[in-house]
Order: sequence, then structure tokens, then C-alpha cells
Amino acid sequence: MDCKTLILFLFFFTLISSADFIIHPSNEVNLLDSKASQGELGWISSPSHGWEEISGVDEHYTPIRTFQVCNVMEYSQNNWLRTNWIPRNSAQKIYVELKFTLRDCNSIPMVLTCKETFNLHYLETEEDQGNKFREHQFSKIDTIAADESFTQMDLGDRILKLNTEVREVGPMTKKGFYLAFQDVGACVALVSVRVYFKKCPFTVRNLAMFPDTVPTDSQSLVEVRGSCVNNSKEEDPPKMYCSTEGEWLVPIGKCLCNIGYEERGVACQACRPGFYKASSGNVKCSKCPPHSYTHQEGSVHCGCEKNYFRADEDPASMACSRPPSAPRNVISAINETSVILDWNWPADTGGRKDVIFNVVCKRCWPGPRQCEPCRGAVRFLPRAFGLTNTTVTVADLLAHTNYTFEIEAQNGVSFQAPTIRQYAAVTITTNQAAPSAVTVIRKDRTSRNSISLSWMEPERPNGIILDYEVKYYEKQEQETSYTILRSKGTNVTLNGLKPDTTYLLQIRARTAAGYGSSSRKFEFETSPDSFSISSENSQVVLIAISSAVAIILLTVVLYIVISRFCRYSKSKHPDEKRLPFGNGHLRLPGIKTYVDPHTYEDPSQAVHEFAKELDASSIAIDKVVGAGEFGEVCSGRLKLPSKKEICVAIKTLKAGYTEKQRRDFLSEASIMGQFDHPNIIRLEGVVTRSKPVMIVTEYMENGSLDGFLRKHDAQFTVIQLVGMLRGIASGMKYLSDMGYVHRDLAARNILVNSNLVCKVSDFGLSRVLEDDPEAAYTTRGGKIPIRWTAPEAIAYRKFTSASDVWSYGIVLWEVMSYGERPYWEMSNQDVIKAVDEGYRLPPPMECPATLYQLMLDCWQKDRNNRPKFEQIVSILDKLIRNPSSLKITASTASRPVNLLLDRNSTDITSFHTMGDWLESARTLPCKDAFSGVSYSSCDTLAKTSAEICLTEVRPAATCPEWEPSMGITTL
Ligand code: ACK
Repeated sequence: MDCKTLILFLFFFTLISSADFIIHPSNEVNLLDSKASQGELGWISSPSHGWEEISGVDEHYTPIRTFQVCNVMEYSQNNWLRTNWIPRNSAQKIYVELKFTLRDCNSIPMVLTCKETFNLHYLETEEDQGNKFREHQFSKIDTIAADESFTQMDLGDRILKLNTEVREVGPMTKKGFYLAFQDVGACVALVSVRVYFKKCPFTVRNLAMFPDTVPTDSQSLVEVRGSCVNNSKEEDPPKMYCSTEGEWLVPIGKCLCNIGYEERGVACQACRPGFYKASSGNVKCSKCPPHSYTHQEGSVHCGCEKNYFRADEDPASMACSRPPSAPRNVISAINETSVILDWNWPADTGGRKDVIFNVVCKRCWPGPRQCEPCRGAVRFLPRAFGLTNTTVTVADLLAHTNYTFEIEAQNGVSFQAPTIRQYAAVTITTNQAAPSAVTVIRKDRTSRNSISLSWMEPERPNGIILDYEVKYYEKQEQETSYTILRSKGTNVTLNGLKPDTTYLLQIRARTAAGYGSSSRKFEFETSPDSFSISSENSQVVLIAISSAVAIILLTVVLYIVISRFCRYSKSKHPDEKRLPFGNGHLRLPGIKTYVDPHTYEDPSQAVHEFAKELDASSIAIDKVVGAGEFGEVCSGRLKLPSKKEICVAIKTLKAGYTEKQRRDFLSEASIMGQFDHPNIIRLEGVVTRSKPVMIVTEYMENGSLDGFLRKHDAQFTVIQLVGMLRGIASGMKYLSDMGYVHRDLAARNILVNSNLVCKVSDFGLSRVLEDDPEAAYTTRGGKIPIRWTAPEAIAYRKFTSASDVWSYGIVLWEVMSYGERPYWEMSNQDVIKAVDEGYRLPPPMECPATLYQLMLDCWQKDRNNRPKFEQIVSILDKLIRNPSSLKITASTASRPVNLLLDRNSTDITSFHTMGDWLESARTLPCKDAFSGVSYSSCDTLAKTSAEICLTEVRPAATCPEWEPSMGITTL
């Protein structure tokens, strides 16, 4: 048979392929596309009678170049087809997409060497080697088999099945490479070969431009700094991460449009005429406020119309304004030498609220109108300038005098238009008035029987003073008998007084208008007969004694207050973690609560209360399995009193420890010893009476959960993973019910046994601060494992069971991504910022939508909106009972491009809330049956659950080899 007749020339047939109409994503950059070549491709075929280049047309009748081979009638085929040299550009990871048809061997009669595969090879070189071709230099990428081969029947129907296969090659290091196709006896037609790499394409996010970025071949993300678009500036340095799949992740930071520019699309564009923007920021340009305008583009403010102004402190958004009109309807009420002025607000305040009034006083003379500013001590109440009310009292004017008062209105822009002075005036004449009071009296001389005094004329005599009246009396007489003297001048001598006696005295002036008001009472003493302690001296002594008593009293009071405060602060323990109300709700009576070992005065008392003392001779150490904070962690065996041996982990305290280290080391046992739950690591006992000091716990064959998952990447069913997660949630529910806040819940602190039972561990008191290598110092000084910790705990140390729920969400993500590092290689600072800005980790690959929704619930910013551990356990139970609910995955395609996961707007799943789940699921007869149990499939679930309702989870009977046996086969 002519072998050519076996090959199916594509252009005679209809090609069936789901990939026919694929539009390549914009993040793929072609290095080679055989379909794009119109002429001969010129690839090397060796031997020359092997692969054959053929011109044809594709399904759209576009001319294409193809290669085919079909030497199935001859033995020992080894036909090579090598591409031209393909420059690598900057790519590290290359994708090869092959489209081909392959003939089903069974459908070829009387074949000799028919195969249904061919091999794909590559060779990296620094330069084009021309026609030099040596097979042995090539490395194999893969054997390519067809998903669908065609038969004689298909030939009859003229239908060809087109296969599409994609292979990854990398990391590439040299300047270019060749691909080669090795045929070993198949009947195959290569319809097209496309070679491409992926890049994160140029994009603009938050007004920052991110250039085309080629990812690295490794798992880590490439951090890219964005540059602000024109007319904008950085508010927070913009950054994004380029993933290996050519996707942009986690935009952080942003740029803001400059003043005069607004965000339109992905650019900052100038404000249009009539609009302005006075601040940078992503707000729109605003219309010019009333009485202002701008004819330019990109205005930062609008200018004022004629006769309108803006005060320095006026915001650009405020209308331009003008000075107020004059006050209206001024009225005056004269009382002797005072006047009360009242007026109304101006008819026009100029468009402002900051109107004030100034009162100018002028003294005027009759005749040709002549005025001058008031002099002397005219008083204005409350003041003359800057009045905000429409009234003022002017006092201490001269009697019988003409005054004019000008009341001027001003506002914030009056000083900008000084020529326009708006005021209202009122003229008054004061009445006749008595003189004002004498204020200054001086004692000139004192003797045993007389006192000489002088005084100053009243400030406002209000006329000619006719005389002064001097009234005086003995102080102890209380004004019942007094003496009055009259004096034409401003001095007087009082004679006939008693020696060593205190007198009170008042003076008043008299004019034609009558007496003025009396001065205040002045006190004078006549000289004593002989020397005795003066009243002044006795007063000093009295003051000294009372001050001493007051100081003593104050000291006593201060002492009492300080000592009470100290007692109060001592009684409050600094570490809230250990308070029994850590969960934010009151503990119910009858429920066991966690007791903080710190509350024991002697910590070793706490150890012996909660942990059993073991005899060192009952423990056999086998080998070291790891390093803890205080010393080595070993595996070994413990002989129980029943003589039975169990496998144990032994934590030792290294020699040379301080007393504090010993206390901290044993505090873990004091805490662990209080717990009794299948998902909390069980304490067997402690050795404190001999050295080394040891903590003995149950042995967990598979070690820490994070390492275990990394080692068994993608090897478990979703139900198995959910089973593990359910166990962790159940352990955490127990801890939160006990009032214990863990603070460092992370996959590295979960241990896994041979039955895949997960148990919460790591309870040391100093642990979060010292032990965890993930813990980093926060700005407030504490050390916190940032990636696992809730924002409120990072920001202000609010550690509660709700913050443990946040960490549980991260553990959920770690489990579903098989031990991937949360937030990859992002810095702690970037993580804090991104989380604060609302970004959340994206769903891990193949993660069921319901589990991703649960993660998002755990990562609610408001801790009151996070689920309780009890609800998490119940949700996971229901997912396990209804495995089909785990089939819908939260694919990356369904998540928003910028990973800003707004639950309200993102349709991640067809189930809107976990409540839907709770509604739809049935109740499980044995509620806690699933603690730490793994499930291999839905079919075995019912059986397994029934069994574990009856079976206790026990440690393995014999100690396994250290190399962990996963126990997957038993699942
Ligand atoms: O991941 P791993 O193998 O599991 O390495 C760490 C190491 O000790 C330091 O903590 C292992 N380890 C701790 N406790 C236990 C335990 N109870 N059973 C088995 N391995 C343990 C842990």
C-alpha cells in the first residue's frame, strides 16, 4: 500500500478540534508559529525520506505548512524533524503547543511497525548552528500521544480528529533553542507548531503603569514597581506581583492625579474650562463656584468676578464674596454718661457668615461740624472692634458732651476692597452726671491718735467738684456710729482716734449734679501703745503652720492613692491570652476553663497539678527528630504502668538553662496537661526530678502539617483534606470553649499522625514571642507571626478566639495549597498593607468554592462577623456529608482581576452563604465522629463514620520507623 494514502491530507477533510477557535490570551508571546509562515518552513528532516513538508490549507482555507510521516510499512523507523533556531528572548519557561492528527494503527491493514506516539526533543544553544544536526545532543521533553486517533471509517466520513498538546520546557538559559520531533513508526501529520512564553502584559492599575514583565521559571512571584501615569504622583509606592502564569496579583499602593487633573479611564486629564481641582487625589474636577470662573484647562482654582473676592482661608470650593452693606436701624439709649447702641444686620452680608462690627467713637463740637476721635478712658462693653452681636454699651463718656458713633460692618474680604467702607452713624449728647468714684487713697502719716490721708480727683469729675465727703468708723463698730468730715481739697487729717485701732474709711466727691458714688472701703490702723507681735507677723506664722499641715495631709492622701493603684495594676495580668474570658463571652458554669500557669505563685506547683511526673527509667530515647526552642525533640518509647509500651515524642531542656527557661519550658506542659481532646496533642507526663528535664507527648508519625503537605503535594482527595481541617477546627473549638487563645495557629504548629489525624500543638507561654521563626517584630514592639495573624491583633494586640479564627482561615489556605507559603515572598510590611487595604489571598488551585468562601469569612475585617469555631466544625461536617458540594471550584477565572475580594460583588460560588449549606444539609447522628478522621471517598464515608462512632482514636500499637508511613493506604 502506498503509505501516502494512509496520511490524511488535512485540507480535504473537516478538522474536529475544540481548540479550533481559541484566541490566544494576550499574555502569550509567540516565539514560533508554523501557521503564520506562508512559504516553506525549511526545517531539517533526517533522513530525508522521513518527515515531509506539505503545503495545504486549514479549515478556514488559509494556506499553511504541515509535516507528515507514515513509514509504517518499514521496520526500525527513526525519523527526525528539526525546527529552525528559535531565539529565546527573555523567556525562562517556554510552552510548546502541537496540533496533529494520528492514524489509529489497528485501522491500517498489514502494518509492520506501527506506533501511536512520537517524541518531542529540544536543544539549547547560544547561536544558530545552521544545518548541523546531531540527534544525541537533543534532550527529550516528552512522548506525545494522541487523545484521539482516526480510523478508516473517519476517512470515509472525511472527518479528521485534531489533537492539541501543550508541553512546558524550562528553565531556559541559553540564547535560543531547537525543537525536534522524532517519529519511530507512527502515521502522523503535524498540522501546526506554536512556541510561546507567558508574560504579565503591560497594564495600568491604580493610575500606575506596570510594564510587560516576563515571569521567572521558579515558583516565586516577580515584584514589579509601577510608575505613575502622566500628571499624577505617588501616594503610596505602587507595586504588583507577576505570577508564573503571567497573571498580575495583589496591587498595592497607588498614584493620585495632580491638582488640576482628574482621573478619566486610566489617565489623568486636565480639568475642562469652567472646572477646577484644588487638591491632588482621585476626585473629579468641580464646577467653578458662584461668582468665579476659569477659561483655562487644568485649573487648580477659579478666579473671582469683578468686585468679588476670596479670603486667604476660603476653600477653593467656596463662592467668591464681597464686603457687607452697612448695618441698619441704629438706635441709642443714653443713661447719664453711658449709651447703649443697638442695630440690625446689614441687608447684604456679601455672601459670607463671618460678619463683624466695629464701633468708632468721635467727640463732636457744635457749630461747623467738627469731630475728633474720642480720647480718655471710654469703655466699650464687650469691646469696640470685632463685635459679633449687634449691640454695644459705651460707658465713661463725658457728661453734657456730643458724640458720634460710626458702626461699620466688615467680613473676611472687606480688607480686599478698602475703598468701600460701609457704616451707619448715630449722634448723641450725654446727660448731666455725678462724678465718678475716688479710686486712689494714700496713707501719708499715722500716729497713735491720728491718720493723714490724700487722694486723687475722680477720673470723671463730670463737672466742677465742690467738695469731698470723708466718712470713717471703727472697724469693730460695724458702721453703727461713724464720723463725717468735709474737705475742699484732696487731703485730710483724722484726729482724736484710738491707738492701735483699725478704721474703715470711704470718700465721695460732690458736683452740681450731686454726690458721686462712694469709694471702696479703705482700712487703716493707728499706731500701738507698745511693741507686740504685729498682726502681719501673726498672720505669717498662721500661714506657715497651715501650709505645713496641708503638705502633710497631701502626702498622706497621695500615698494612699498610689499604693491602691499599684495593687490594682498588679492584680491585672499583663498577658490577656491566659484570661479565662479570651473568647469574648462569659464562661458557663460547669464548663472546664483553662487556668493560666502564671496565676500560680510557684510555677512548679502548676506543672505538678496538671502533668504526671514520669520516672526517667520508663522512657527510652530512640533518636533526635528535630530542634525545639529549649532543646532537642526526640522520638522514643514510654513504658506505661501496665507494662505496655507506647511511642512518644520527648522534648528536652538543654543543659545550662536558667530558672526562667526551665519555668517557660515546663509552662507548655502545664497548659497542655489541662487539655483532653482527640485533636489536641496529648501530654503523657513530665520528668522534672532528674536531668534532663523532659516533656513527653504522644508521638505524631507524620510530623508538622506544613512539611507533610509539601512532601505529598496533590496526593490527597479534597475529602481527605477537609477531614484534616475538620479535626483542626474541632481542636480549636475545644480550646476556645476552654477560654484559651492560641495566638500562633499555623500549619507548622499542627502535628499529623499515621492516620492523618491533625492535632493542635505548641502551647509554650513564651512561644509566640521567642520560638516561632515566622514571628516578626511589629511597630508596637511585640513579635507576631504576621502572615497568620488577624489585623486587630497586629495593630493593637487584640488576641481573641476570633483572631484564632482568622489564623484558621490561613491554615485552611495552607492546607488547600499543599503547604504553600501564605502571601508567597511578599514582605511582612506589604502583607500588612495589602490586608489592610482589603486584599485577601486568592483561592488555591482547585479549591472548592465553599472552602474558599469559608476562608473569606474567617478573614472578615470585623472580627464579630467571622464564624465561631463551632460553626466552622458544623460547616465542614456538612461538606463532608455532601461531597458533591465540593465539586465547584473557586477557579482563578472567577475571581476578580485585582484579587480585591469583595464578597458582595464577587460571585465565587453558586452557594451564596454558608447558611445555604447549613440549610441544605442533614444532621449527622454522631456529631463528633469526624474528629481527625480522613475520608478516601464519598462511598466509604458512611461506613467510616459509622465505625468511628464506635472506635476511639488510639496511638499505633507498635512504633513505626521514623521515615513516616503516611497511612494513606488505610484510608
Ligand atoms: O516537622 P517535624 O518533623 O515535626 O519537625 C518538628 C520538630 O519535632 C521540632 O518541633 C517534631 N515534633 C514535635 N512534636 C512532635 C510529636 N509529638 N511527634 C512527632 N514529631 C514531633 C516536629
